[in-house]
Amino acid sequence: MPGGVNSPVRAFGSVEKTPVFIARGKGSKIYDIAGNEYIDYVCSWGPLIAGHCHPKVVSAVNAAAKRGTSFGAPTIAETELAEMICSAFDSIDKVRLVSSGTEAVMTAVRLARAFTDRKYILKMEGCYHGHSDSMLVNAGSGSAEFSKPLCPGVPKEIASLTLAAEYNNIDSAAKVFDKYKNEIACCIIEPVAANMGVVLPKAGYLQSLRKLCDNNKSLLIFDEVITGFRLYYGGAQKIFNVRPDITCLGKIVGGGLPCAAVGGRAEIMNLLAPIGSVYQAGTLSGNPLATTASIATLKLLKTKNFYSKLEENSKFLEKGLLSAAKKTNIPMTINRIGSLMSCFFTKNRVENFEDAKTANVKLFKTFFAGMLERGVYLAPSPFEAMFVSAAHSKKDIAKTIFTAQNVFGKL
Ligand code: HOZ
Repeated sequence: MPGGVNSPVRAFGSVEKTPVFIARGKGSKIYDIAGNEYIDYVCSWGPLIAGHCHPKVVSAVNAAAKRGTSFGAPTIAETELAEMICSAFDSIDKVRLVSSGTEAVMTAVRLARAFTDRKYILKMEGCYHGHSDSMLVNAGSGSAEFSKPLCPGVPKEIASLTLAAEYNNIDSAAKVFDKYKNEIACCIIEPVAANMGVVLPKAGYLQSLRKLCDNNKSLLIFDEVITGFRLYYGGAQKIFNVRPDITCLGKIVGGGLPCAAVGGRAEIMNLLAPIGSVYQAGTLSGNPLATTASIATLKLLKTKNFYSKLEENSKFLEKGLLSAAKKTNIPMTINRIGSLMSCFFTKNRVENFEDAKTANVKLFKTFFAGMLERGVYLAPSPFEAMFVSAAHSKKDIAKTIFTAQNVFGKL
């Protein structure tokens, strides 16, 4: 395997370490092949909001496996999941299930181009929307470190159809819309950016973007692969009260198995084959194991106080880390919304990709290594997020804060 991995960030390249190989997980913990235990804040990069091996998810998947792992034909579980997604998201009338966030975004962009009969798309610098050709322009996540400014293998002609503006800067987006009048099919954005570290939208920014799209007859696509079901049952769009035309979902919507979704207004979604002629297909789309894991997970999210408990624990973690940094004189800014957060080694505010890049990477690397050695598993890159799950106990978090203070003291 190139780099020994199947997804670049796992190689620990950005923290200059050798990755640990994981043998198993349970609740808030993972265990490496040498038997070491770690409190896990990666949680498979977001899907495991209920923690590893939640008994309800495991037993549902076991039962589904006994009935058959794949049919390539319609099943009741797909319908049930589609209904759950449509009722959770006000903006989604119809949904198509796919297997990854990358696929969901590819389909969303194709739909937007077909609906508007325009070719340009606008994205924000540092936002990451999967690894399709059009989306690797000024992208965050692992791509930020490898594909500067453009990923080899993406033809310049294709990349030239992707325009970029600064996140959180409405004037920057307005300028692009002015320059490409009546030519922009859609604007795609992570409503809360989580692939340049976590960066929250400024007050009114998403609303202004909605207006800008409307004034230019362009579609607004929210990539809620990370935020959908994490911040709220109904996504970031519910919290910020902005209704996109198309929404991309992934991660939690698969409950730890490969499942993602693209959904939106019926008149747009009806362009998809077999009703319309926009083509998209997949052998494992709506796979019975994945849809079963998803349904079991979404049911857990509906239990009383699920999100308020997550908020309480995540706030405890944020406060504890900030106070540990203060006590040890470490410059630190934490951006957090709900159970999604990032620590930036800087005293300055982080509101866009440029700000994120000014944080001290050397301190991050040493912090990461110190935490790992002491049993806390963080994302091995300064441009990724920390995920708190419902399985993280107060004790886990207190231990994390204590460990961080210890490590900060040695930086
Ligand atoms: N693209 C993911 C981070 N935003 C990483 C996926 C993985 O390596 O599993």
